[in-house]
Amino acid sequence: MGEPRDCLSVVDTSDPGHPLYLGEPEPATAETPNFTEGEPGHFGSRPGDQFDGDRPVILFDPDTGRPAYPMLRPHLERRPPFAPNLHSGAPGLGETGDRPAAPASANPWLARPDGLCPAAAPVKTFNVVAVGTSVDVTSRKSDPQGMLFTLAQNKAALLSGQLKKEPLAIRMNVGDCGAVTLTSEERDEDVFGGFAKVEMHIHHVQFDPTGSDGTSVGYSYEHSIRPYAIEDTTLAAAATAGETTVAVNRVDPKYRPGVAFGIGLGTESIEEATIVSVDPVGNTITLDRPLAHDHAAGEGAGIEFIRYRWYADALLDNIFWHDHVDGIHGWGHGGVGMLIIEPRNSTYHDPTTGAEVASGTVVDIHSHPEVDGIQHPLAAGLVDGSFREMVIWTLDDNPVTDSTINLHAAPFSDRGTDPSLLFSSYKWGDPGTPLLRAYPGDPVVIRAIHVGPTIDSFRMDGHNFYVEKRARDSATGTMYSRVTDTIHSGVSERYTLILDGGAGGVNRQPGDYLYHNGIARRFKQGAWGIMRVLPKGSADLQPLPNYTKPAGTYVQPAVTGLRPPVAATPGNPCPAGAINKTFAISAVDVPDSMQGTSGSHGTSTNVTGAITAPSVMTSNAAAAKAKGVKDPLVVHINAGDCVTVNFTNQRAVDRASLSVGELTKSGGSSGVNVGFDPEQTVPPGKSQVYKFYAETPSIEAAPRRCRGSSMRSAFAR
Ligand SMILES: [Cu+2]
Repeated sequence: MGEPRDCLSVVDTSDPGHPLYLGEPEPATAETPNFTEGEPGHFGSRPGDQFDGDRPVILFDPDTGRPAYPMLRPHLERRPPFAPNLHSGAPGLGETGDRPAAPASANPWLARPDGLCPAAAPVKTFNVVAVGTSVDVTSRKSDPQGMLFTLAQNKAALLSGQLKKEPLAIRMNVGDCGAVTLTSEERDEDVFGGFAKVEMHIHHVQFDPTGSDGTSVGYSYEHSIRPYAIEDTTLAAAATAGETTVAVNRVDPKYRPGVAFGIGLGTESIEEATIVSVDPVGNTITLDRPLAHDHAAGEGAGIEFIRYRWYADALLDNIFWHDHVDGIHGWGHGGVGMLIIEPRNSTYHDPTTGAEVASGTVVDIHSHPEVDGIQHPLAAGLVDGSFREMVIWTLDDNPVTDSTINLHAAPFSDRGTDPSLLFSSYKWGDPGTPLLRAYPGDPVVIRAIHVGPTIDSFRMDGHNFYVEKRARDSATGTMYSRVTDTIHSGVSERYTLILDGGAGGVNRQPGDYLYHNGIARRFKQGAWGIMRVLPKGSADLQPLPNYTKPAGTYVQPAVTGLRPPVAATPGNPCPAGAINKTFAISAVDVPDSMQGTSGSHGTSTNVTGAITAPSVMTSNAAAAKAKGVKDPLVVHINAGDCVTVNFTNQRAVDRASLSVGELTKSGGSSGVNVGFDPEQTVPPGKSQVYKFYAETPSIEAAPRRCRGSSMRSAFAR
């Protein structure tokens, strides 16, 4: 209803006393050179349209009673109308199926066998607000134009910095129905183009594309909203639950009978009603239903809200959603999110307190048996019950660092000139990127999504995961999947990574483990973090259900600003009876004539391709130091072998270490001074023993890399 062809947000279908439902009057002219003219002489029409004067007749599906799609016609330079039924997320399908029809009711959304969510589906509500806020990307620099989605209930804590400023991760269980409201507190001056509008474009779940796609595409309804503080009004007086009239600071011309009106915009108690009448003298609006909540004077009230509706019909794992108004310029500032579909009957908990949480990136997922007695595990044989979950966006295009993990980064350039101490928390403290803590053997699931213009990678040191986590022979338990410690992903590609053996790997080794974006420049820009596997129990880390805390009390080491303490032992990852193979390997310097001009740490070859700081068999060290080295060292071992490396640093000045991917090892053989792990690098003239175990032949080739300075070689099998 409303005024024809000048309305902002509603369609005029009013036609008193006439049996037809009519669309808006067509425009008088073609308006643009290529304007559609499906029926001759009717500008803006589609082929087959019927007309009553200058207004197209709205047609209906005789079986379902739904308007034939598309119901709307071009309305140039105007915003699409909001969806009917209070900006419903499922205007075509109906929000819920199989609700009983009310006799004498014309409610077209009742009695829908194909409504979006089954009538019995539990409904989870997410009142989301898009906020403009400064984000502390590194310990030194912030992005003043950050844009984050947050749950309204957490908005104050997020803006005050009490909650970490990260993109929003929310969860539903298989079978849940998601009821989302979105409002915006963006700032026009922060966004590219100077005109803030936002939406949530979802993937994978079931939804009605005309109302919940999160893109105002084609003839769909409006899916995006403007900041309510810019476009709308505020409550002039407090309103109490049960009241049907609210006072506003001014009545806007867009407030008309029949228009959907939101009260408490940007708050957890947001609610919607239809305007019955407007009093322009008293500045009051009368609604078609009593308020469900109390509202304070000054709260936002108006039309700038949108509702989406999602149904999680299957175990969809992690799902990328993002602003689609300007995703390209927005993602680097934080305008992305994740929806994770957890196994049926899961609950989500703060790992520190055990309290249930509504959102978050480091969360414990507690599994509960189904009422029907059937277990629906995350991945049978790998995670059959509760688990620890870490949400990772490898998020690029950030204005501060380009590369981040969840909008945070610890650039190498902020962490001194000694490459052997880059990742050491003794020296620098923990990075600002997500820190997952777990006890040895806890099931750990990483929900990773890549958001960037390049193909990036994500690697977890000291752990492996299966590329296909559900490719398991239920009779034999055999996994028909490659095992690896690195994934490669393009924009919006998602992975659910289940650490084989859980926290600490198959040998459940405590210690700090490095995770990072494997693209060299992104790693240097700071896209890395730590998983901390605690050797002893901690009061601020709850055990998972059916797991117990390790004995003793964990005390986190202090940041000393110094080198890590010396490792007591290389650890022993090998089972009894494994064949041991011993290698003597040395790090050497090659002659000056073979050194190139590139010298930054992290590179292992010079510009001519020669190897500047190789590792070689110790028996060949003298020759390598005299004549240089053409090829990286390759060492062959068999699956099931235990490997002992007597490593000697024969370099003149630089420290060196040996870091091997994918092979099983303890923190005493990681080869990386990460977090609060003990010293893993070797000064010139000294030696260290590293021990590894080749658990499975599907590792195939394990890259070896020096993290103390710069060298590269490989173990292969
Ligand atoms: Cu997308």
